[in-house]
Formats: sequence, C-alpha cells, structure tokens
Amino acid sequence: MIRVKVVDNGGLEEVRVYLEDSTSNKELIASFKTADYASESDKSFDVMMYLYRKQIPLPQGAGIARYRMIVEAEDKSKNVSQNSFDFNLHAPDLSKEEFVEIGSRLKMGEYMDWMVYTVPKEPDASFGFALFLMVDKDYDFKISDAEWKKFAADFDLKDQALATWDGDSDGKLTDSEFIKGIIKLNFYSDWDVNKDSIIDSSEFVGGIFDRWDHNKDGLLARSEYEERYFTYFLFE
Ligand SMILES: [Ca+2]
Ligand SMILES: [Ca+2]
Ligand SMILES: [Ca+2]
Ligand SMILES: [Ca+2]
Repeated sequence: MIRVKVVDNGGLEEVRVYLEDSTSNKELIASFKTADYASESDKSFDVMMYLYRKQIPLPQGAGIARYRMIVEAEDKSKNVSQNSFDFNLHAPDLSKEEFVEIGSRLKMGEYMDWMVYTVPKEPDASFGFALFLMVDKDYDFKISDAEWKKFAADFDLKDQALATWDGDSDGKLTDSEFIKGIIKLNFYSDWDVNKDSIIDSSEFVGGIFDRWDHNKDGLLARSEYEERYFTYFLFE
C-alpha cells in the first residue's frame, strides 16, 4: 500500500501516479481528479492505493526488481510538479515460519472462521469445509473438474482422482463429498501440530505450506507460492 499527501495552496486539479521500472518504462497506474472526491478543501489530497501484481510485474525469474513511483500533481493553474521515491520488490524463498507469519498478517487463516455459512460441528468436517470454501473459486458450492484439477496439482495430490471422491458420480463434488475425501487423506491430523484437535489459523497456513512445498526443501520458492496465493487468497 502507498500513501501520499499532496498539498497545493492554490487548489489541486489532478493527481497522477506513475510506476517506472528499471528500464525506464513509465506507466500511468492511477489518476485522481480532486473534483471527484468530496472533501472540504481541494488544497490537500490524500492518495492511498494498493498495488497488485498486475501493476507491478516482477520480471520472470527475477527475485528482486527496482521500481520508481512518481506522483505528479497538477494545480488549478495547470502547474505540474512531481515527486518520486524508489523501492525494491522482492520475491524471496519463504521458510515455514515466515510463511505463517505473513499468512497471519494477510489473514490467510480466515477460511477457518467463516461464519456466513453453516459450518459442520465436527472439527475434522469443519476443517474440510474451510478447504472446500477455499477451492470453490466460483462460489457455486460445487467443486468442478477444473477446480479439482487445480487443487490436486497445487496441493500435491497427484495420486488422487476426482472420480473416487465423487459419491454420486455427477462429475462434481459437493461439500460433503469433498470433506469425506479430505478426511481420508489425514490432512486433519497432519495439520494439527499441537494435537489439540483444533486447526488454528497458524496450523492452517502451516499445513498449506507443507502441501505447496512440492520439492520438500523446507522453503516455498516464488514458483511454489505466488500463483497459488493469488488463486486461493486474493479476493477480487
Ligand atoms: Ca465451484
Ligand atoms: Ca458429486
Ligand atoms: Ca491444533
Ligand atoms: Ca520448496
């Protein structure tokens, strides 16, 4: 997230935000006409915006890249002034500890306390249900063949087949079919590190770490977490 305060004593017309990469490619990523924002004064404007991957494309294979953020302000008399700052974008390999720490900041475990739905009472079923919500990307309350294939690939379940989970053979999984399958995999006991029969949110994120670490080197490389994070944890 970036936050910039722009001040002009004559009154601001527009604020523009550019991103420039290390090859000097400059792209306008946002513009704000102060007239569109109700405020008591046009002499001061707060820019607050979140940056998403689409706006900051880290070059393929790069672990680090440098960017310049340029904020340009235009006042009512068409005077333009600029200010900028540089930042580094990192995509480091993450240890389990770091991933759990980041997961708690990003509230990755919130699937575990999703109260909008009727969550099954049995702890292992409610855990399976949390995973179900995570995998059901189009929110139709069924796991389709495409959702299943992605889940099986991402969570390293190459030996599993949808057909064996699909009790009524309709090609999709209901929540109860999915939960039964998850229970058979022993995820629940594997993820419950302190064996108190509850998967808390750090155990939930830790369990995801273990499933995503396909090469079992104890680290999540960018290729192991980036796309999956955007799939399962970024809500659009
Ligand atoms: Ca679905
Ligand atoms: Ca089914
Ligand atoms: Ca526990
Ligand atoms: Ca790894």
